[in-house]
Amino acid sequence: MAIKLWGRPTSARTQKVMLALAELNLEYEYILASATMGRKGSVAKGGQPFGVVDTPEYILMNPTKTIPTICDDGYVLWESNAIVQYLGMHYNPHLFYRNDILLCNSALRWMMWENNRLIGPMHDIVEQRFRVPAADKNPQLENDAVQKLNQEFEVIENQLEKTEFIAGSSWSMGDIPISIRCHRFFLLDIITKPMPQLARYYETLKARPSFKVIEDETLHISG
Ligand SMILES: N[C@@H](CCC(=O)N[C@@H](CS)C(=O)NCC(=O)O)C(=O)O
Repeated sequence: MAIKLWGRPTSARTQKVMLALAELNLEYEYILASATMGRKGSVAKGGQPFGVVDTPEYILMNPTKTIPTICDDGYVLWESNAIVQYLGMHYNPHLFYRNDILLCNSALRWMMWENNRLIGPMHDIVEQRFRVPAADKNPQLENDAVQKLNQEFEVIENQLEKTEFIAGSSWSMGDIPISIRCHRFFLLDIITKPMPQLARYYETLKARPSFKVIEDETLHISG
């Protein structure tokens, strides 16, 4: 039975799962779902959400009413990083962490860090630039988020001076969330000082065939 993925194309967390599935060459059925965004853009701007997340059937699978969720042969999982980890462990541990518990945990550490440190400021920037109606914009909030994000990306820059990929000398599942943040960071054009290691890393990520699924800039910087 094919894997089912509930999500929306502009959700970075859904994109993590899509990247993981692409890396693993797994086919899946994609079901559009969301409460805040849909075909016509952000609900804040009067767009229609895809829905589904507030149905009893969905809430039974994912009580948080968020996306993404997967169902793999009856096994239901939500929480994007847990899904990425599950897919790697189940389908190709060698690709996702060289079957090495040290690399696995190094990668997990970066996945948790991305969740804790990058998502907040990046979300604020995307919301302010593309989703909040003009009358509700808060330029100070956006500026603060840009400064904060640059500080966080310096942590990545420093790491990439030491290792080729985020968690070590080879690509790992840790690079999945960072790929999306890195792509958005460059697309948003908010880098305040040169980050040569990050630029080198970004080129390497873009060269991976899986990157095609997140390449389109309208998936990242749109209303
Ligand atoms: N920690 C959860 C957060 C899930 C989450 O907040 N997802 C966002 C999209 S990125 C969401 O569902 N937002 C409401 C919506 O789009 O309807 C995860 O990583 O999966």
